[in-house]
Amino acid sequence: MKATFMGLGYIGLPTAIIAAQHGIEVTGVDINPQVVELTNQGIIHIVEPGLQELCKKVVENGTLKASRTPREADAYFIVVPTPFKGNHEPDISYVEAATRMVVPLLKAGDLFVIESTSPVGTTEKMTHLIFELRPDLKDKIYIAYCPERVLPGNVIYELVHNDRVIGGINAESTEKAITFYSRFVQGTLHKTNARTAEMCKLTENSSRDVQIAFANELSLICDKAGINVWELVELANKHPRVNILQPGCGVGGHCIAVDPYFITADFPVESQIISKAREINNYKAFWCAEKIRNEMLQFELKNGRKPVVAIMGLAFKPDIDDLREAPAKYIATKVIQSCNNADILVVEPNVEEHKVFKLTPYQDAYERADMVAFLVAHKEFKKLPYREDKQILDFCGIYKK
Ligand code: SAJ
Repeated sequence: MKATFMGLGYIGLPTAIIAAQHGIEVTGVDINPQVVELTNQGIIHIVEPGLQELCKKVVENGTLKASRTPREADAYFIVVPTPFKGNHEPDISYVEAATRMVVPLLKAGDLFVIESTSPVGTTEKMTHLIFELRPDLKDKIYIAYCPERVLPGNVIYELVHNDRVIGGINAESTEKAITFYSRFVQGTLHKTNARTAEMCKLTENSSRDVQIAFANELSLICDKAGINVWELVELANKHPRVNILQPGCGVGGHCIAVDPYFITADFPVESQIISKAREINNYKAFWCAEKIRNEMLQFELKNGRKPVVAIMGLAFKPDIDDLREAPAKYIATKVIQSCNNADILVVEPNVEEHKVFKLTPYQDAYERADMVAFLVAHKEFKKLPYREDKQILDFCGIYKK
């Protein structure tokens, strides 16, 4: 069984490695020559616990080879990014480019799967493109959409154990895709059609964005009402059927903060809550920056000097080193820009150094600061003793005070 994976990123690379580990002869394709070079040396270019050892093993035994161009196979997987353009319009040009690269290699009986998070209808569009370029393949190949659900940092376990949704353009395609994924997925493989599978992925992440927006809205209300939102959420969640998520400093990453736009762009009239949730989560980061700046002004008025401020955390979520689309980074920048030479100490324990921010070790910053703004609930911060002599702005529930 041979498979070609188009895209060796956060999802493509681990999936290619796990497929190779289960006896499939895999060609991994990436446009980045360094990624191809490193992978062929058995070195992974992403941070993912346990993946390096697996990569070395499958490269050494020859079941995984990386290349700039696709190789003939029995199954082809499109796992390239689907960013959005400036006005939040989905951009499926990478999916289309990868599809065009494999079309000449397709033969009757092959399986073609899109895994990239995509607007509803993308699999149908690629199906039309394939049959337009290769009319000889019409109804002779199997085409499906199969989204992933893995959580960065736990990818190896979740790739194997999570349930997956398999959406074929017809029943035979769904079955064919199930046969492939059954080789390494122990979770249940749920059958549906391509459009439903595409919408399912967007629904999962949009539902989470809406839930987080509810928690963030509560935090704004509680700030005004003089209520401790952490205590409120904890008490409300004692109800057997209530599960309110945690307020934060905003929603980051390139999944939850992006995928809802794939729905609102195509269904602008119908997706009211989904679009408002995006606004609320984006506004939360702005609100946190304003809050810090106002507290700094109050401190100066009261003490006749500017406070030393510690900005605790830059990553987009706790205990990772990924700063892409991080609301904390946005907040740190806004505070520094408006502080007119106050002493701002920026802390990120998961990153050695940063090209923009001068980083301070978290214990030093906590010791030296008059005011401490916790933006990301990194585990290191939870060990810091609560200090009554410092002004603590807890945006992510470090102390739940
Ligand atoms: N966040 C909160 N409060 C919470 C939970 C999260 O403010 O209670 C924030 C986080 O700080 C972060 C953002 O939301 O900034 C996203 O965090 P996340 O925990 O959702 O993590 P992701 O984006 O890495 O993973 C999500 C997951 N989707 C769901 O949980 C429905 C993952 O399963 C997906 O595979 C991934 O998106 C993806 O690739 O789509």
